[in-house]
Amino acid sequence: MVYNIKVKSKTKYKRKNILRYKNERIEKEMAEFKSGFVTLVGRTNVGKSTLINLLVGEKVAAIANKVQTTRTAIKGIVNRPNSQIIFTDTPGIHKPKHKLNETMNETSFASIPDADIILFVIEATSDDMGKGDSMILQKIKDSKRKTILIINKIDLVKREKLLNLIDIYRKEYEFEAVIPISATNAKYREIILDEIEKNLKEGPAYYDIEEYTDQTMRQLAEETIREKALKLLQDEVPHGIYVEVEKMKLRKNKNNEEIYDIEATIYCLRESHKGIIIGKNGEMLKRIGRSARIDMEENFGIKVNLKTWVKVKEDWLDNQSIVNKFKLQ
Ligand SMILES: Nc1nc2c(ncn2[C@@H]2O[C@H](COP(=O)(O)OP(=O)(O)OP(=O)(O)O)[C@@H](O)[C@H]2O)c(=O)[nH]1
Ligand SMILES: [Mg+2]
Repeated sequence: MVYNIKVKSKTKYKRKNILRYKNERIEKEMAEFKSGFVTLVGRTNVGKSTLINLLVGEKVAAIANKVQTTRTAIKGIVNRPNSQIIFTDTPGIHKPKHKLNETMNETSFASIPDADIILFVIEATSDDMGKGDSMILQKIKDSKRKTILIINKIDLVKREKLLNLIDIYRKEYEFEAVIPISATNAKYREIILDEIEKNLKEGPAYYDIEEYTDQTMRQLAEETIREKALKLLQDEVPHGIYVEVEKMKLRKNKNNEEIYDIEATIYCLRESHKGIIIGKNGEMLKRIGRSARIDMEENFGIKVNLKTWVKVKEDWLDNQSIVNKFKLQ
């Protein structure tokens, strides 16, 4: 199936780097090559997905200024001359209200013992270690994994507050490093990658050097549409949404350019939500579709023709067979 093909990096910048890495790697064949699995964990909305996108250099995860944006574990792969780092972004830890929430938390906690290194992401704006963070830290303590504490959003706080927070956390666990960052600022990328590489063990490249995620194009398309719905809709409506791509077909248009025909359904919980998603004269659905299409064209490097529908599926949040879609693979 076309939509199940692996996503490969397509930007010129990346291709050039890949070639360079390939050559450097051949030269260093005899040198030590390191690899490992690094999991990002933290409360919801702290910026884990923003960080994984920064580290990978491609958009692999949806970002929104809403809680519970990420619903499942997502992999992003970084290739360096001497190492391959496989990142896993996880759903933010939160109080579960239904089966989907429970599954999301389980996914995150289950990913901790599997990691070689954990990136524990917290927010610089916190005054103290709250319930959620201490619960996560307990899981880290139980697993005894090497952990790097990432304090994100330092652009929002004063230095003093930051030092106080570092102090609180340092007393609680022996972190390999504590790195205050802003995931929206690219200057922190290499600092974090260097620190991770330092802590990796010798190992092979597990993934093809051109792959940067384990998601299929279909999953990326679904997540892009859901991200736009999250960003454009208010209140509880977007949290009751899931997206299914029914068709994804590559064809040539009149000008002999390749184009993806994508058809997707946005499922929601109630008739009233459906009305909000479609909007007056279909305006909201058009906005969601338009911004999703622009994003996909940029990320896939190919033209997209996107058609979207909205359907009601009550109670899907507690429907185990649908929720299984978000379980750790
Ligand atoms: N000011 C500021 N905002 C940030 C920074 N990093 C991320 N954000 C914002 O924080 C919000 C949440 O970001 P996400 O990356 O979706 O957070 P997350 O931890 O993946 O959230 P969940 O998937 O719900 O667990 C978004 O609006 C981001 O733009 C930062 O360094 N500074
Ligand atoms: Mg996320």
